Amino acid sequence: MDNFATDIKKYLEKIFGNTIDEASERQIYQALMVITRDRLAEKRFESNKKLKESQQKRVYYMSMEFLVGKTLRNNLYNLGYEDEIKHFLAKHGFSLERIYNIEPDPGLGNGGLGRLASCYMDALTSNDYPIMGFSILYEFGIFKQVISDGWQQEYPDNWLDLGRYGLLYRNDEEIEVKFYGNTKEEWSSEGLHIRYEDYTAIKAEPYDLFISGYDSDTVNVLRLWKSKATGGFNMKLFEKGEYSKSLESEAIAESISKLLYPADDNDNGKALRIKQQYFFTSASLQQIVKNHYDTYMTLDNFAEKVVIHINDTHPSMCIPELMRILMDEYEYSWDKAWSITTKTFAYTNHTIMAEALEKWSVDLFQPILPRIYTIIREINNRFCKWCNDIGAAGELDEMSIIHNNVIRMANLCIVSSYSVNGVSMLHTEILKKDTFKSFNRIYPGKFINVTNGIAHRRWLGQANPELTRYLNKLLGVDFIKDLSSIDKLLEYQDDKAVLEDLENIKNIKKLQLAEYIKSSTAIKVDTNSIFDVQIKRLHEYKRQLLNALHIIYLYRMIKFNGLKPYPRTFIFSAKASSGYVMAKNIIKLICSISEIIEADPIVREYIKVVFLEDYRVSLAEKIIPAANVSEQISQAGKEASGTGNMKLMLNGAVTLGTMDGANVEIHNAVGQDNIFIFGLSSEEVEELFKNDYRAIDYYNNNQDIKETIDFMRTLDNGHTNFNYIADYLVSTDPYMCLADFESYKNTQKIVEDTYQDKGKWNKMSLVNIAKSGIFSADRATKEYVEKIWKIEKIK
Ligand code: 26Y
Repeated sequence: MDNFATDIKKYLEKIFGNTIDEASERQIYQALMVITRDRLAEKRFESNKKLKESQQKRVYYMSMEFLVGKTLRNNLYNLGYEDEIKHFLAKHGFSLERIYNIEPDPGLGNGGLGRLASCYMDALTSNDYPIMGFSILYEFGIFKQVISDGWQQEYPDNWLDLGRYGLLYRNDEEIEVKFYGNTKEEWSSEGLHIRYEDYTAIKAEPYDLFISGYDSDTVNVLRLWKSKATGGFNMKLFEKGEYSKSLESEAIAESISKLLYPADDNDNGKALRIKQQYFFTSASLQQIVKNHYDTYMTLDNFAEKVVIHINDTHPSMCIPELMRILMDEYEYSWDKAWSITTKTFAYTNHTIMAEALEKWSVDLFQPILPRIYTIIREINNRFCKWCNDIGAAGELDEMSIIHNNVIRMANLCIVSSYSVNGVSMLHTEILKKDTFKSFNRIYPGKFINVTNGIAHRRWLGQANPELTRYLNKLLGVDFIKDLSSIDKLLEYQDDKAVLEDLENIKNIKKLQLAEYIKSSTAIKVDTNSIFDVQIKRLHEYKRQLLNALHIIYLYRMIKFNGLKPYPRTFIFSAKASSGYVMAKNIIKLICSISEIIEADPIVREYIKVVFLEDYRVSLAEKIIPAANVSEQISQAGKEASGTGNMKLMLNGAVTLGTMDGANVEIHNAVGQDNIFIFGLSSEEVEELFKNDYRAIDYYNNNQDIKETIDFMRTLDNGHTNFNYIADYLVSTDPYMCLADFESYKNTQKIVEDTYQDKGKWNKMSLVNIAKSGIFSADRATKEYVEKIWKIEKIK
């Protein structure tokens, strides 16, 4: 640590010509980022040496998204430097907290899937497993959301401006990726040879982000590829003064890694997305194969030493790319290449929503990736033939990879991977019984479940140091090392003093959040009110609208019917994907309700609505520790797992939810008495849908629904009205908000009554914390290790 202080001083002198006492916060920030990165690089060298010597099997985790979150605090925390640096900086008049705030959130993901990838990298590294992540160095991450007059506006997220100090540019390991052109088949005495001509080559530049582990010797790497033109600009054109033309090829090449697709709902088949996918999968696969070959001088043992995990279908072009490399570059036969490939890949599915399952039209795909296309076509031909042989030809409409001139990437993944997993018990059951029923029949045992987990070191240890310190002292166990030991807290479920302490800590976190709310929205909230939280991407299936409808119901009852509920603050935060009109309208609705309530001196005494803009990892870290109620109210059968539900539970919020995704496992863990479950089950949803759900009947037959929706139509400020949403609710809403409304409303009343019994509520909260052990990413990744990857720790 002495060294660390010296390093900071030296860096400031060398780079800025300053002493520490003359330095700015910005300079201190840069120094800390660079020194931490270099420390991790040194540590990485040691752990990599052991890894090379052991020649053990490794996992490569492919994901279009890693929602990394801020890195500096996580790294200092993991390295155990945090307290000392805090004191050292304080001596010179700096606050480490303020320095942390300078770092932008690397928002290289949309939501759950991306954050899961980062939680897993953290957990695997803490547990000394050899894993390397691969993704894209998006110049612009997920957009910054600004709410203006209640409407979402999107601004570019220029995170690299300050975020780049954590990255290490590895220009020694650049790789070329090829697009377009033609392939020619050439037969010789040695067999078929493929010649690829007239292609466009693009350079992939690797940037490494080091991933630290808690109390571990291991440092892993997340490699992010940046696209570049190969030749620099065309000097001939440049000399002729045609500067813009000469820069064109460079601009096209660089557009590939320019920005993250800000959608997690709809695959609208864009050429740029195909290019992004192939760009990063090809660069990664070339790198992996090269490393392997350099080590073993053969690829025959590739599948014994390498697992490639594909995080949803987005990186699925890894599969034909490995086939291409094996056949075209290393002269393997189809059969041998296929045998290696099908032992190498494992695939996680994160969605059953048809519109999010990726498909590419052949007409778009083939010209961009001619060779990859012929390989996919051949995989499909052989698969279809095999289905014929085993008597499954009748199910090819569902299973073929290419169907009606469309490539179905999930089918490619299932056919080519040795393991397919869902992310919660219910989700996996739906995959097996419904979405991929025929596949499950022809590949018995291939489908398995691994329920998601979260990095509790970030979501409890760092986000809630007050609770962590308290539990540490109380329990005397190292639950940060091993979250399962947190169940010792159960011993205190009837201990009044402990329950009160927990309530006090919750109140401290509520106070901190209330200050943030005031500074960002100017709304003053009462910390004695129930903090009721729904934070996640904005989606119809997640049903923020059901929550909003209930708030409108309460508003009416308070204003016109003399209802005096226990005070509650409804907190929302959510980004809508840019082209998703309904989602943006729902944000506007929530913001309008917030405004209407603020303007009403009677209603605002009881309920408040706060919409916090720009939901992101660091904002989640502020909201989650302060929550009393965790709203997990998706239509049953639609949320694959959810992970916010786990983070909230870990911090003592009580779930109000449907029997969906991992809510089912939370329910099983805490028991009926410590969760508020409402609404239709996934089977009932299916049934009702089949029997022609008629929303209008709920409107006609339920007085509260009728009055609430009629009232919603009157929320008109001259510019905006909500008839559009009201019409949708009573007619086409496939997520059936109205079918669950009565049950939701009644359960909300139970939540309110229970909260007023402080002893009971605090005990529920305690049980939730105590039972959260199984939702640790340590447990989840251990299951991946044992059930799927079969790898060992680095020794
Ligand atoms: C095809 C493209 C538009 C697309 C891009 C991103 C499709 C989907 C996604 C992201 C999906 C996602 O985030 N899924 C979530 O994964 C979490 C981790 O498993 C789950 O907890 C959550 O229920 C699921 O919605």
